[in-house]
Amino acid sequence: MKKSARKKNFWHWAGIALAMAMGLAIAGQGLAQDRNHIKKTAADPQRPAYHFLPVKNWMNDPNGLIQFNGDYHLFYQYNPNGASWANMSWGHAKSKDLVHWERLPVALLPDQPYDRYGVFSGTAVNDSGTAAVIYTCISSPDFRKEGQCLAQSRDMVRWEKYSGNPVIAAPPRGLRTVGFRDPYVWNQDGRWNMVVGSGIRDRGGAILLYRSKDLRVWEYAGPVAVGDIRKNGRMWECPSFFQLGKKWVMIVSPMTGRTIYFVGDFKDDKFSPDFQEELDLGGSLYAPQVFKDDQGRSVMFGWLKENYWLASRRGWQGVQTLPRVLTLGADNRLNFEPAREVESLRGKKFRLEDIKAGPGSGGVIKEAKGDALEIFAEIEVREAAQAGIKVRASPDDSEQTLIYYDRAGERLVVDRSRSSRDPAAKTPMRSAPFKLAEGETLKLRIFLDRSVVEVFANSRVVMSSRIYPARADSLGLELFSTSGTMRVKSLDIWEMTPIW
Ligand code: DQQ
Repeated sequence: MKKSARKKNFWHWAGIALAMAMGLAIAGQGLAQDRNHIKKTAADPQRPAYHFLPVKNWMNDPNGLIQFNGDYHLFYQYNPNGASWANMSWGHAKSKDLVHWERLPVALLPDQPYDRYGVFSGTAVNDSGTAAVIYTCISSPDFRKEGQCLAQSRDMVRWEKYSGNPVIAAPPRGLRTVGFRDPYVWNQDGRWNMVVGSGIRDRGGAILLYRSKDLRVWEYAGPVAVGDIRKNGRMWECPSFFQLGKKWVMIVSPMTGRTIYFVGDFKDDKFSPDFQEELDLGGSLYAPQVFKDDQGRSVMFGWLKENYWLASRRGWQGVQTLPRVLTLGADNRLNFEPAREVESLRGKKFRLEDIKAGPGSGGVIKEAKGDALEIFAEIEVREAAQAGIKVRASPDDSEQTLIYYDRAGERLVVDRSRSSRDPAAKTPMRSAPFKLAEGETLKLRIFLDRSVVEVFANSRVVMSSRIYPARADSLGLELFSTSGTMRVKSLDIWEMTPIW
């Protein structure tokens, strides 16, 4: 080798070594900062212990849910620089079991002219062994220029944005749309289908359908569904559209803080819903996404928003739900169960059987308490007007959260009105339609995780709420009923194992 070539070679390798050393130093610094942050936040009584959330900063919608080469991947809307909504990027984590997560480097940053104002929500698919994500790319500072973009990866860590982005530059011409975002993509009979959340001016929310052979060239196939502006909002965000048995389910988030779903038929590019229903009336869930895993389960994650004014000061905001498995009940309504993997978090167990509890008697559970618990209660409601359980109660009851069945009102109630004496907590009472059949017992499955409460009632209704008790001793549990005695057939309580 000539001397000049040797010299060039030396500087080449020296440059690479220096860059690697600097990279390691920066990453090391990042890790040390993360460790410090974890230490600081471990003492934060609002920070969940067994739900997914990033080390720090802002998180909202789950994105790109997929099982790829055996691992579950969860991407999410993330602000790498702060605890408020901004700089939308895709954070990333993976898991073997949907429950224990490994946090990975940020997958997509807003770093291209076509997405510099935001890498918004989208989905992931397996394109013959290559992972592909399709997301909304925002190219104007008012977030109004919304296109759909493609990125690919072989190892799920290094992501390459497609050079021909955006693959869809703008909403279809001739349609007076309100918004154009959150592509949901699936493969059917060898063709790619995409639905995009939108709205048609003065008419209501709309879901637009596209088709493609290669994820790059897309053809518009018309609106697959159009809502009614008076009933379900002017624009629909974050659609999930999938088959369950013989039916199709469409879940949308209509920008009103609610999330609704429709069950119906999908034929000739048109979705005809049989009915509309609220997905989760707990007051905290928004922008959920559903994906099919290798076991054929339809699994959902959703963003649990904060209901706390001062949340950004803690250095983090936003939590994901536990993984929920969706099935269709006999009446074609959605049924919900936490994925069975969640049971792997169960630790120390406490069980009671056959307890009669009436107003003011026999209810206090002295043997168990806590803020990271799973509770399963099977209750014969009998003469009680309201029957359920009080959680996160302080010894003097000044803080308490009630979860109960309201027999006359035929509702499931999560009463957060006294959950916290901190005025920054905005947690009104919530309730959802729910009726027990003649002779049916109430089966309440409750997950408490610091500021998270997820309640499943007889697998038919689910309510996700956030609560922010201010007292360190708001940990008590009590069986709760009014105007009559109920019988608790069994009560199981598990301490849940932290995942972080
Ligand atoms: N969040 C994303 C959008 C989506 C909204 C932006 C829903 O893509 O419409 O962070 O929460």
